[in-house]
Amino acid sequence: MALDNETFELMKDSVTRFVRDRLVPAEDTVEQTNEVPEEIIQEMRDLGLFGLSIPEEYGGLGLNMEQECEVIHELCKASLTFRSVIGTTVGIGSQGLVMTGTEEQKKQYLPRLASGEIMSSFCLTEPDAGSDAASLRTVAIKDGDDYVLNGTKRFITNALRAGMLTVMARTNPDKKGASGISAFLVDPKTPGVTIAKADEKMGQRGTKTSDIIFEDARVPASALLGGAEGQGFYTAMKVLDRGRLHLSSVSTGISERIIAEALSYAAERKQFGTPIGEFQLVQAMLADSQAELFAGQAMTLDAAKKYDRKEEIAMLAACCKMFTTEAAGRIADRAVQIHGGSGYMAEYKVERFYRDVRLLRLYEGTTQIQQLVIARNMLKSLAN
Ligand code: COS
Repeated sequence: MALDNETFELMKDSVTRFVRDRLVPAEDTVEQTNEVPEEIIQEMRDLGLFGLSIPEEYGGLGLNMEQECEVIHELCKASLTFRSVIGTTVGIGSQGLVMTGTEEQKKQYLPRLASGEIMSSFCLTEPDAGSDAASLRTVAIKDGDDYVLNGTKRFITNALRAGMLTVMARTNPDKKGASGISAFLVDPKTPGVTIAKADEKMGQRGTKTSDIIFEDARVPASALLGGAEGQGFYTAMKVLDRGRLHLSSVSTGISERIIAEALSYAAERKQFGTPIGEFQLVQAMLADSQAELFAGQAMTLDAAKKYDRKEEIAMLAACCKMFTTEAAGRIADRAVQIHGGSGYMAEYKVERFYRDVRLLRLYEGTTQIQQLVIARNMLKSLAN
């Protein structure tokens, strides 16, 4: 499943133009209003951005992982908030359905997700279950032909915009670990589902995250993802493996933009009668950032190609996510440093990007969780 090269290149060029002509000029508005303008969301629909990863037979573009990574890298040369609007629908919110949904479930949701008519959210995290995802407490108890959901989900991106929630809940409360967890496709308008107000965050203004509270929310048995109980955690882990490649491209895209900001400032800003880019200590910062960007892009595309060849990538995706997000943090820090006092001022975009990229090292698995996944896989390969 992939777009042919020529069509793909045309598509990628249109994203590059969209970023340059529409998204970058709208960045300040988004920062000031904490909203993404509706006309920009409509243009994202028109470009097919909500359907990047959804198979063509369900109305999406059907990109393979390598192509998705390339497009996401391009898109993330603008404020990360824009990517966040499509992020859950392209990635973690829909991919459980694409991977394991029944034909009926796919037909019910995928065409509307692909067109952007509805958006999706991935509901795993809870107040007491973050890194330790398998300890989640939301329950879905079978009652006749239905399941009844109770519990609270936290930090759910796009919950306020979503028309479909992929919810991980414990169908077997007696089984404490992963195997008691199932996944459900839930309409947020279901009675008993409350989406809380948007969280106030450090950065990425315009992104919307919120709690979701389930109070005796009744869903039909047909909402059980794949029609099989006990598979929810494993599906979530596979979705996150894939999502970590997507996020690596988010990190490399914004890193490239931040380096461009630092480079143009270094070329223009004069001190001691010389552009500061002529100074070797500034050059060292630029060079370190460029090398880290190159490394991050190369490893992400390499792992994405392996994913497309259906190779096992859990460890590689964790390596990519850890490296590229940590690198983005260093790159943003150096960009602020190169800007000097101006780098601390809201007038220059590196101040905003510095705050925005801080999230990359936290969501979809902290750096420490990536380290744990990498080391566990190393030890497992030794045992085999
Ligand atoms: N693909 C498929 N199955 C996987 C898997 C993967 N990548 N990783 C783990 N599993 C399976 C294991 O094989 C194990 O199966 P069994 O029940 O048959 O033994 C089960 O899942 C539990 O795995 P494990 O014992 O490793 O679970 P732990 O609770 O120790 O830890 C981690 C799992 C920490 C890796 C997981 O909880 C995690 O990724 N946490 C971070 C969650 C996260 O990213 N949150 C962000 C919120 S979404 S924005």
